[in-house]
Amino acid sequence: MDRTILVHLACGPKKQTEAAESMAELEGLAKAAGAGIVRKIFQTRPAADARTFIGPGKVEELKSLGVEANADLFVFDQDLKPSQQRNLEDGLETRVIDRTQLILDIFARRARTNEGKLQVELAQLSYLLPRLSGKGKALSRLGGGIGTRGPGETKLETDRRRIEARIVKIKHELQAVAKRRAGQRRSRRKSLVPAVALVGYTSVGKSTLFNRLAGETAFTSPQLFATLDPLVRRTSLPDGLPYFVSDTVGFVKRLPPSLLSSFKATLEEVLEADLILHVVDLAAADAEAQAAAVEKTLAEIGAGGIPSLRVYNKIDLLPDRAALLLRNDFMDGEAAVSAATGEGLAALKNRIRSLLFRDLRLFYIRIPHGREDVWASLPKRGLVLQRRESADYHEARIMADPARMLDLTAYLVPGEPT
Ligand SMILES: Nc1nc2c(ncn2[C@@H]2O[C@H](COP(=O)(O)OP(=O)(O)OP(=O)(O)O)[C@@H](O)[C@H]2O)c(=O)[nH]1
Ligand SMILES: [Mg+2]
Repeated sequence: MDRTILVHLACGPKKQTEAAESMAELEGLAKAAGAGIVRKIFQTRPAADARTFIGPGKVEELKSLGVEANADLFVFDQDLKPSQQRNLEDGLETRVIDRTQLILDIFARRARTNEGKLQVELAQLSYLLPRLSGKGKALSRLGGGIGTRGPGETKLETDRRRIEARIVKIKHELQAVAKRRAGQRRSRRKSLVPAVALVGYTSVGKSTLFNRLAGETAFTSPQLFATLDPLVRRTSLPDGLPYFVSDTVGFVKRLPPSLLSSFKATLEEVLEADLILHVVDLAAADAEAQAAAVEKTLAEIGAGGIPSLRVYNKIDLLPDRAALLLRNDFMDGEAAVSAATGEGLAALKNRIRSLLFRDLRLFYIRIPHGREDVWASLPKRGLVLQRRESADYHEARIMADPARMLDLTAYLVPGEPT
């Protein structure tokens, strides 16, 4: 376990709470990467130092602190320029990484599927490339420990050209994956079954809620970024209406842009959803700031226009949860649940139903034999929920937009067909 010192630099008159929140998140991230935190350092300066970020005096101070605390690693809460990182490492005589590198490291640990591994490798290589200077100096740091984890199978090459070639190759492979995914999404769309995507800050309980909705056992963990690879499952509401639900990677504040672009294929799952369930950890101290960060990222990837429902999770941790659940009745665009205990889940499913199937109505239809053409057209009109054959008729229940059923009025049966 790396003995780690965390450093946050506040420039100008920033609010203290902001620094504390950011540091708390960094601590969570560092722990998720397996670090043992030995010190947390806050510094204020009018502006970052161009050479050493924290300034030469502070470098000296932190160097002796590092020796005293027997530290193996400094993690900076802000992103460092390649030159700043080098200068800090020289001055502190200890390994130095920044927030982005830390997140990349966690992702490297978590990636399970081939696609996830490729996405992480792409992000790591893109991050590394501008940091290659001199004769493989940056790479000599790739010994072991946090922030040095290589992208699995492929050993990082000292040769910049080979890295560039590898980037091109990975992008190619990811494009193929994206194509396959797009194909799967197209066939899901054709089925007219609507899709719901679970998004939210890391560790808010997306996978736990996914398991509740889909009756699955997606991996959940108290650690950050338990989920990297998206999962899609077909499931149904209590009255049998089907929908797809997908679990996705968690967000953090200041998600590295290289990660966002690497995980594009994954995020497309979100872009094509009919409804976004934005899961918020109501018990988190900075729940609102987390939610705002997620909504900002959603807007950045172009998902701002998709209907969404904020789902406040973990209400079991709050003493006034009953009051919240009651409030739930008149909160528009919001719901409150405990994915852990199941509280509020029935109400949430009702909301999902009304949001997904708002414009659809249930029709009972009876088509005489000989009109197989009409029968065959049903799947294109709506969701065929039940089919039955009798001696004289085909019968079905279908959930459809009334506009698409106009020419079938002759076959509609009022009430349930017997
Ligand atoms: N008390 C309580 N804990 C919950 C609830 N939902 C989830 N958790 C816990 O919160 C932690 C994170 O849950 P996950 O479902 O893995 O969260 P996630 O959003 O999928 O996290 P990432 O995939 O890491 O982004 C786990 O320890 C869960 O057991 C809840 O309603 N109440
Ligand atoms: Mg998860």
